[in-house]
Parts: sequence; C-alpha cells; structure tokens
Amino acid sequence: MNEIIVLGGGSLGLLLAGRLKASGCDCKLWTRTRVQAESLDRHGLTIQNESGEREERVEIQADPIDSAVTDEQGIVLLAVKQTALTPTLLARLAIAVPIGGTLVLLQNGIGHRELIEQVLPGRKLITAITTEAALRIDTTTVRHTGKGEILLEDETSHRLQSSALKRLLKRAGFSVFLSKQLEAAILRKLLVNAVINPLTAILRIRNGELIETPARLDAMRNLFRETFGLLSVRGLPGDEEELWNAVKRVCAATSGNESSMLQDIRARRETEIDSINGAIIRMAASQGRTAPWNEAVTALVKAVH
Ligand code: KPL
Repeated sequence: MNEIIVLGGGSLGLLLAGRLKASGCDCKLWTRTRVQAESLDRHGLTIQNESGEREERVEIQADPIDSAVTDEQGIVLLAVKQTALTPTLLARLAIAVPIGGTLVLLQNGIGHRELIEQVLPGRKLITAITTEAALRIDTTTVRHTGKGEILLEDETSHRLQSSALKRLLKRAGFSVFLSKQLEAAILRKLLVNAVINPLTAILRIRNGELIETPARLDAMRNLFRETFGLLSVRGLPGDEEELWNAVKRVCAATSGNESSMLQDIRARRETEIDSINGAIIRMAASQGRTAPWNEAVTALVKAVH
C-alpha cells in the first residue's frame, strides 16, 4: 500500500489532501510552515462547496516539511507553485523522499521537471496537470470553486504508481485520466494561463469579465496570438481558431473565479509570472524572436504587485 502525501497547504494542496482523506485514503499533508501544521492538527481541514454553504471537516495528519519523511513506496503530490521550489525546499525534499520514491508534479508552466530531475535524481517523476479550481479561505479551509480534471502522465515504468494514484483520486471524487500526450496538455494549459492569468491580475477582474468587453477581448486576442505562435513552433497541436475558442470557453466556465495570479497578488504572494509568461519570453529568445505582449504583461504584473 502506497503512502500518499500532499506537499503544500495552499488551495490545491488543501483540496487534494482534504478530498483524499474524506474518501478514506490514508493521506498526510506536508506543510511549509510549522504554524499551519499545528493549526491543521488542532482544527482539522475544512472543505467548502462552491457557494461556501456546505462544508465537510476531516482530521488529517499534518507535518512541517522540516521534519517529514516517507519511504520508497511513498507517492508525494507536489502541490506547490514553481516559485516555492526553492533550493531550501528541494534540499528538504531530498531528505524526505528517498531514491525510488515517487513525486507527482502539479506545477503550472514549464521548466520545473528538468530542475527536479537535476536536484532529486533517482525519484520516479509523474508530470500532472489539473484544471480543478480552489480558493484557500484560511490556513485550514479551502473552497472547491470549480470542478475540473486531473491528467497524470502515463509512463510505462511508473504505471503501478500512476494507476494506484488514479484509483485513489477517482475514489475521492476527481475526474482523473492517464495520458500519453501530456506534453500537448502542458502546452495547452500554458497557453490558457499565459493569456488569462496576467490580464485578470493586471485588471483585477474575475475570469468571466475578461470576455465582457471588446477592448479586453482585443488585448486578450493579441496576447493569445503571440503566445500561440511561439507554442506551436514548440509542438502545441491544434488550430488557432479552435484554441482561441477554447481559451474563451475557460473564461466562461470559470467566470466567477479569480485566477491564481490575481489571488497571489491580492494575498501579496510571489506570482508565477516568471514560470508562465517568463517561460514564453525565454522560448521566443530561443527561437530568435521577441514576445512584446508577453514582455508587457510580465512587466505590468510585476509593477502592480
Ligand atoms: O488555471 C487557472 C488559474 O487561475 O491558474 C485558470 C484556468 C485560469 C482558472 O482560474
């Protein structure tokens, strides 16, 4: 039996750990601070439904990452942003997760897998993507603001781990799929995040408000066009019009949500701008091109912070 651990007490971490625990899974949470682990031990973890009217409370074992450790069978879901993958955290993870252990990478953007491969050699890495939406209300409470999907990389050598995790996540109520084409899904999610996140953060609006006026749609279309062009050279499959409609559909489907970047700005946390639009700017440079729209939104997100 694999031990399931969620690293990160942010919105996604609390949601995953809370739902897994509520479904009977023997799941633990590793937090970055001792204070959060103590309040989870004291108050339990509360999951609210979309409107916040109904809530469910679970008891969960929470340990600060500083004193955490698992064995080779452990499956650790890294539910922290790329910005949290600091040398200190990675050094702690190298102690907490032995060679042979499994790490599931749930970060937005690109570039984190290469970093983890380098500093945590010998661990089984499963890249994952999720479109679940959640909002952290406080250190022990999360609201599930939108139902999405979880895609887990289907790699033959880690199939036992990904299938076990898929089964547990499904039992916890998530829609989970194993995918051999994760690279395409990663680039598609990067496109969505590169367009919606910085614009909603700069304008301080909900996702649905981005498609409400022609001027906002115009800015969105320009940023989309530039990003789509660069990502297609990198291997993003799909037709421009089809993907443009898909980005607008995400705004409509998550219309009441604040993007994670806007949530970070409001909470005065570091944003993921460098791993999303920054990654696009670096991709442009590697193609011998520039990315003026991505450069502008990157500068503005940093300026409004
Ligand atoms: O992934 C998201 C995010 O906020 O990071 C979207 C899809 C934009 C939903 O808010």
